[in-house]
Order: sequence, then structure tokens, then C-alpha cells
Amino acid sequence: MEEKKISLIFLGQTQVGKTTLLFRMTNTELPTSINATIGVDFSSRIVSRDGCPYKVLIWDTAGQEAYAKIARTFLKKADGVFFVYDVTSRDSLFRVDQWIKDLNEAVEGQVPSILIGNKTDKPNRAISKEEAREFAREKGFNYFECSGLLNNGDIEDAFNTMIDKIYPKIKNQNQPAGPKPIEGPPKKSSC
Ligand SMILES: Nc1nc2c(ncn2[C@@H]2O[C@H](COP(=O)(O)OP(=O)(O)OP(=O)(O)O)[C@@H](O)[C@H]2O)c(=O)[nH]1
Ligand SMILES: [Mg+2]
Repeated sequence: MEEKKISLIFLGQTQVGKTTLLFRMTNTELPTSINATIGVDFSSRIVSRDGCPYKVLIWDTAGQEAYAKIARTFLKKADGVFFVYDVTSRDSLFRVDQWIKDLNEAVEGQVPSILIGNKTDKPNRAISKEEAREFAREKGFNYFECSGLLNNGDIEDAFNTMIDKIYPKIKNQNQPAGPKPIEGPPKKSSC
């Protein structure tokens, strides 16, 4: 049986570390050097909830502005969005604000969203944890911080929180329509 799918997307300014975080979230070995993403890329990972497997597709968009239009077309398909900024760059948080406006224009209602502050290993922070938390709280997002480079911080927490936020919506999707047939005891596995 094919697993149900969950689509997540990374959005954020170029160089903030989206591809690095994608490698970490999907337990893929990090290459010695990472090129700027061209267009859009993806990787996947299987999670399970209530004994059922779900295939999580994580779309990695290119932060370079030339590709912003492509990234925008992926917004509508996302079940959840990771907005990434670099804690040493106020500009990159400002770019997140712009992406949020794009998302609100593209989609009705709230899409489960998480703000991730990356590069916490760097000494020259421009945005404090408190400010970022407040920014996220105002938007109704959760906030997590990490270093994709060192693979530490809240990377796995951000992923799990996202799945938990999406799961209630997704678990009853794609079920066969109509009344349930009356038959013997319920089957144990009804994924
Ligand atoms: N110091 C530090 N550097 C990082 C961290 N995460 C990523 N980098 C570096 O930042 C650079 C950009 O990382 P990418 O993951 O390619 O950034 P991106 O957001 O995918 O960039 P685009 O594909 O252009 O949108 C690379 O040189 C990474 O090694 C981090 O947590 N700390
Ligand atoms: Mg990239």
C-alpha cells in the first residue's frame, strides 16, 4: 500500500542554510561544499503516526531572487512551511516577512508554519532569541533555533512539531467516500 504524502517547503533568503537543513532533516550526508539551489529540489523521509507510515516530501526552494516566482508556485501545494532566516542577518528576517505576505496572498486560511533561526554557531548575532520568538508569536508560528552546520539545536524538534501540527488535518484525508460497510470486527491496520 502506498503511504499518504505530506508536503513541506523551505522558504528563505539565499545562503540562510535551507539546503543544509534539508540534508539534516532527511539524514543525508552533507557534501563538503553546497552550491546555491537552482529552481527547486526535494528530498523525502518516512514518518509514522498511529502505526501508519507517511511519506514526507520536503521541497527546497532557491533563495536567489531570480527564482522567487518558482518558489511562489510551490506555496499552494505545501501542507506546512519552514521559514528560515540567519540569526546574524536582520535582512534575512525581513525577507521572511515578505514571504509570509506572499503565502497569505496565495493561500486562504493559515498554513502550519514554523520559523527557524539558523547559524547559531556564529558569534555575530543580529537577532536575539526573544525578538525572533516575539516575531513568530505574532504570526502564530512556532520558533526554533539551530546550527545546520554543526547539526545541533532544534532541527529534529522543528520537524516533529511540524508533523504534529499537520497530522490532525491529514489523517482523515483520502479515505474512501460513503458509509462504511458493515462487516466483522474493525481491521487492526487502517492506514
Ligand atoms: N556557520 C554556519 N554556516 C552555515 C550553517 N548552515 C549553512 N551554512 C553555510 O551557509 C552557506 C549556505 O548554505 P545553503 O544551505 O546552501 O543555503 P541556502 O539557503 O540553501 O541557499 P540558496 O540555495 O541559495 O537559497 C553554506 O556555505 C553553508 O555551509 C550554519 O548553521 N552555520
Ligand atoms: Mg539551497
